[in-house]
Amino acid sequence: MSNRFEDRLAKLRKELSARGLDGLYICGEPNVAYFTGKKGNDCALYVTGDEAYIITDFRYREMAQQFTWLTYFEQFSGKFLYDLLNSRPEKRIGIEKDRILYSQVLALKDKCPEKEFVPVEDIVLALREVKDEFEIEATRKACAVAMKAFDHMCGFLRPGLTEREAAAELEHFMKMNGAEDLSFDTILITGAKTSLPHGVPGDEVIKKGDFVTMDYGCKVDGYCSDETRTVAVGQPTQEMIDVYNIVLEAQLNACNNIHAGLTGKQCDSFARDVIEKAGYGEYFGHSLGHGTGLEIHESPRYAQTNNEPIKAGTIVSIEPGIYLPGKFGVRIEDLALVTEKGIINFVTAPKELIIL
Ligand SMILES: [Mn+2]
Repeated sequence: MSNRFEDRLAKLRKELSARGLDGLYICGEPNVAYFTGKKGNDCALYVTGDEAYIITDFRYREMAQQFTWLTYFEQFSGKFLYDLLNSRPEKRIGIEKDRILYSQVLALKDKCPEKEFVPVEDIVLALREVKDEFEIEATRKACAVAMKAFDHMCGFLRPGLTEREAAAELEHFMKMNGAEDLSFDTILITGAKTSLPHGVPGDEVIKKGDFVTMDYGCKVDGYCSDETRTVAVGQPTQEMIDVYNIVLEAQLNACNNIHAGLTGKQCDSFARDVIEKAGYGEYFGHSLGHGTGLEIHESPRYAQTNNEPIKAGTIVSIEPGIYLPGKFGVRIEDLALVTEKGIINFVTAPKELIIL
């Protein structure tokens, strides 16, 4: 019986032989985690046609020795990565050009002069695009924690709180309710700052009549959630309500029409067309969505630049927004599994404008 990590190693080996590579050195932390199920700090892998080593040091010995599908290689206790590579017969060894440090490339070339190091695109990231049952469930659980936190924040947000206080409450709540980590730095912004798509929470105070935008997520079993809601604290202006409802219409149109087989560009257009028709096209300056997984930004992308068909089994965010500089902004984001028939939305928190 092979476990899911052995299945992944088998898939990787097919990719390596298709590229004429004898081995792959994997140092990207989430790429290592994909083959261990644990955070991969200071761990690397070396995968060949018949072996798969985990290369780490004493601090991680006990953990790494439990990965029975990997051969443990302890660095620094008189042995180094170079010794391992030099003891092996492989000649053409792939290195992850988007992950490896330039200094390490120089060192490898210096210490292993017999080897050919081939910079390759992120092969493991590509394998990670389509999710298995475990990954789908982990993402669903992370979204459930985040939605519980949204409910909590609807009762907590009030005039007089600073953005940073509100963000701290949100993060604390998620950790106390099953989150093992944050997916990314929490965005919790208010008032005119909501026009910054990735604004950073600061000392600004929530005032009556403000929008508050919360874009945040947590990790469960290693997998990220990603959700954005914009709520009003006190009665908003008519312009705020109108813009909110345009973003909502765009978001719902995308949710209702996206399915596997459409291109990333077609998916993006479901939302963009609505916003352009309403006259706000120039204020929606980012793409509609991105894949998530072990990392917050993965493939595929819902973007005008993506002409590839979206695969079934991918998990992608759906997050249109309108940002009016100096005034306010609105974004609404769900995270959904893509199937042949449509999406399965993991974020079922209310989307109609909430006025607290
Ligand atoms: Mn997102």
